[in-house]
Amino acid sequence: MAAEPTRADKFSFGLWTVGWEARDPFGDATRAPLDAVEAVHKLSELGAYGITFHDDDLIPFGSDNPARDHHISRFRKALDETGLVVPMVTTNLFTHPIFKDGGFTSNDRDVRRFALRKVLRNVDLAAELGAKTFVMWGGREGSEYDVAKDIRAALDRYREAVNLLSQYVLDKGYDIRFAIEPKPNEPRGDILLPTVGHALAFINELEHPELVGLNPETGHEQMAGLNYAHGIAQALWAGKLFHLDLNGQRGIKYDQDLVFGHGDLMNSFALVDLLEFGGPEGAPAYQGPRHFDYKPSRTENFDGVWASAAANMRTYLLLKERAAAFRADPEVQEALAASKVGELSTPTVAEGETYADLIADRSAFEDLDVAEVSARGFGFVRLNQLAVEHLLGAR
Ligand code: GLT
Ligand code: MN
Ligand code: MN
Repeated sequence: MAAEPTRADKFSFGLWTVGWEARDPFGDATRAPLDAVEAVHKLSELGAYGITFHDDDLIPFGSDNPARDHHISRFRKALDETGLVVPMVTTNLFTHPIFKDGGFTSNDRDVRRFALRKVLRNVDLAAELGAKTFVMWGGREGSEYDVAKDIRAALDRYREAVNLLSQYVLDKGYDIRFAIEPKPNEPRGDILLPTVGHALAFINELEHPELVGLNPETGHEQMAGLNYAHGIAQALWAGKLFHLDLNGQRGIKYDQDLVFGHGDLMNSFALVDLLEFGGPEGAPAYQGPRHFDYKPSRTENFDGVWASAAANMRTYLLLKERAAAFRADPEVQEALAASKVGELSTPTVAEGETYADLIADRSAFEDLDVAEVSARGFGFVRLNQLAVEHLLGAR
């Protein structure tokens, strides 16, 4: 049985997750609002170490300064009482009607200037609370109508916004990095920076690319039909996995935000194996928060909310346990070797070998027994079946 979650597991939750009132485009809220202070206490009892929020989750949009200070101070008190930390803060540039055509990339310049001011203020709050990551999910940065948005100009404005924010953080001396969260669609018909790959390419065009990375969400990549574990691996490879949003999604449909593991369980297994054991010599490949961005289903009451929060952490720990058993199994090690999984880490040309040397090597081409090499099997199915059996607890 997997251990109970502890602070060392670095599990964190968005205030908007457990606090979701379960209002959807077709139906009213099925739950009452959740007080931020109660969320902090409950998550702490369940074994989480961190809580994250959008400015508007904590401080209702339009609050005056005394009200704002009041909301922040009671939240801080709850943090002090429980020891919960705020590893990440994010911004809401999508709920208020002013952002109906986006924040940083609205066609209306007044909206863009307002959005920047809102975010600058929220970056100050993030720094004040000790957050190291500032997530930007541009859910409204996009369009429904191709003729209504100049995409190249929109990307110019997006870059201008991120450059300005980066300069602000540098000038203020804040220990904060930005993490862009891709999503292909919903609420906009098409969202800018729709996948991990698009966002990585965008980051390369920035003035301070070192300050900007990714916050990939399981379901968002899967909504685009992509492999989340692959996306995470490429983000790690690029040194850009600054944060991540774990949840569950069942195929290409609306954003389900299910409990982690309640979507593609095999891919979740591969993901946890990568995060926990994919570093050098089996060390963790990622050190940051294991952040859950899920929505407790609309069918649940508050008992269901807390049960589902616990389920995210328990599933993660069970998968970690299963991945460890998979790796330790001698038959798996033998199958990995037979599949040449490790051989891919050997460079294709030897150290110091040039293309001329390669051309001169007859054994690589002219003398290669192409029929013999082609006839070799990789044994990937056997290896995957071993993974399935470990996942099912059958080994
Ligand atoms: C919103 C979205 C999430 C993002 C949040 C961060 S907001 O709930 O659905 O995927 O991570 O802004
Ligand atoms: Mn998310
Ligand atoms: Mn989502």
